Amino acid sequence: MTEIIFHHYPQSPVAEKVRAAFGIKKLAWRSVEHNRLPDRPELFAMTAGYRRIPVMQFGADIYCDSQCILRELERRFPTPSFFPGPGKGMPWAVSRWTDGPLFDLLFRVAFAPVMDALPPALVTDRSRLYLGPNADLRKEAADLPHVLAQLRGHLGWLEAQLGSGKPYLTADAPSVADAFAWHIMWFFRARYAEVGTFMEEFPGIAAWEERMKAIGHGTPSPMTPAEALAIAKAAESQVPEKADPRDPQGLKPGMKVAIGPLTDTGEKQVEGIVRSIGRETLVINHEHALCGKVAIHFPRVGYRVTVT
Ligand SMILES: N[C@@H](CCC(=O)N[C@@H](CS)C(=O)NCC(=O)O)C(=O)O
Repeated sequence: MTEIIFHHYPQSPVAEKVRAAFGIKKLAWRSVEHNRLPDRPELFAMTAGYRRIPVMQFGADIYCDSQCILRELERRFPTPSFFPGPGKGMPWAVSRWTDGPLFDLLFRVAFAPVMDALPPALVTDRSRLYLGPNADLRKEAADLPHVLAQLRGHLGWLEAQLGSGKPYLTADAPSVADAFAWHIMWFFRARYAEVGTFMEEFPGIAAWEERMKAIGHGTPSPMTPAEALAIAKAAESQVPEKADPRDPQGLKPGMKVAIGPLTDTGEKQVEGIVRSIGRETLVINHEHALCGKVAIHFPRVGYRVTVT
């Protein structure tokens, strides 16, 4: 089977979510590290400019966004399942909480108090991306007590869930919901100076974090961006063209579309030709001299698709 190629950088919490998921499934994967600032020409060639990290690649199939990545991992490697508990829907709904309101709080906690110590280019870039065109991190720093009060309430829910007698969030085995919550705690522990004191009232979370840490990241081995490009160039997408008569937007294979975030983050729209349409995923064709023809996979939830 084609190798898992994972494009990321070590400090990325969303990449950490997927690295933990590799650990849950005990997978071997190739690790392609990129710059922390958006200077990633090889990756942008393959993703048509989608600027976020992480991205996963199987040959000429490129998976953007951790939603798409995790869904594809479950499809290709069903055992052990990401869903050891009852039902396969609720964990995805949980991800809209961890990746939405919780991540927003964490961004403020991680960046605002230390903004003067961070590289200015990083502060400017991430503030625009996460707080919008009117971002004011200094104002966020002054508002930190409020942000922490919000975060404390949210973490209380996590503590209450972990107090239900199970070692993990949904079952006796780790699920994808654990990876969702883990990347938040990993980010918080790494980036907030007062985290030790703050977390004293959450012993259930602390014990669960130790179990999550022990799961590890599977087995990574390094690969260069040039090697990843060569693999894409030599491969063909494994995804057949597929229509969806129920698609509410009336998308059809062959249409030219642009895909972008729901809010104004300043990110470039990704353009391509529709290849496969589904309720959860949209796949577009893209071609670039560096990687040849590739198929880029996007989640539907959280992205706006516009016919151009
Ligand atoms: N919805 C995306 C969010 C990814 C995301 O925001 N990643 C951060 C890194 S943790 C990022 O790309 N930041 C800007 C950058 O690295 O250029 C996903 O789930 O993959």
